[in-house]
Amino acid sequence: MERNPAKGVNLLSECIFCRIIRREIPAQIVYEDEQVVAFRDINPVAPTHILIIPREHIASVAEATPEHQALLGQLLLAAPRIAEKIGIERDNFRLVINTGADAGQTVFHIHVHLLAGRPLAWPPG
Ligand code: D5M
Repeated sequence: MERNPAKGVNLLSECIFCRIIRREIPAQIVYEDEQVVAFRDINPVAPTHILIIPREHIASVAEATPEHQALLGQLLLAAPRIAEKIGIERDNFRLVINTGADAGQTVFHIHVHLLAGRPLAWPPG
């Protein structure tokens, strides 16, 4: 993987989320399985704000390929399981995937934001 200035740093060795998976930097991990890791967002925008990521480095949804289909599904299916595990309602949350800088993506390793614990406005800003 190479550095792509348009997409930020995405060298595997430097990707902050790959480093969390490798336990090289600390994170409050709340769930993990063979394919998926979830941890608390460092800058929460809701009382519950979890990031659900694949262990495999994929920069964004735009970079995903058909071979990632099952893995992308696993990210979504992890959400109610995580909700149950951390003791929040398993059917009352929002999932968000920012894709691209204009949509607010700042970390180029696919992540699903799981937001809960307050009323959430629509549309998002
Ligand atoms: O979301 C990227 C999110 O990643 C943003 O909400 C902050 C969060 N973040 C960044 N660094 C860390 C660490 N080290 N731990 C936990 N959370 C982190 P985006 O959709 O790309 O804007």
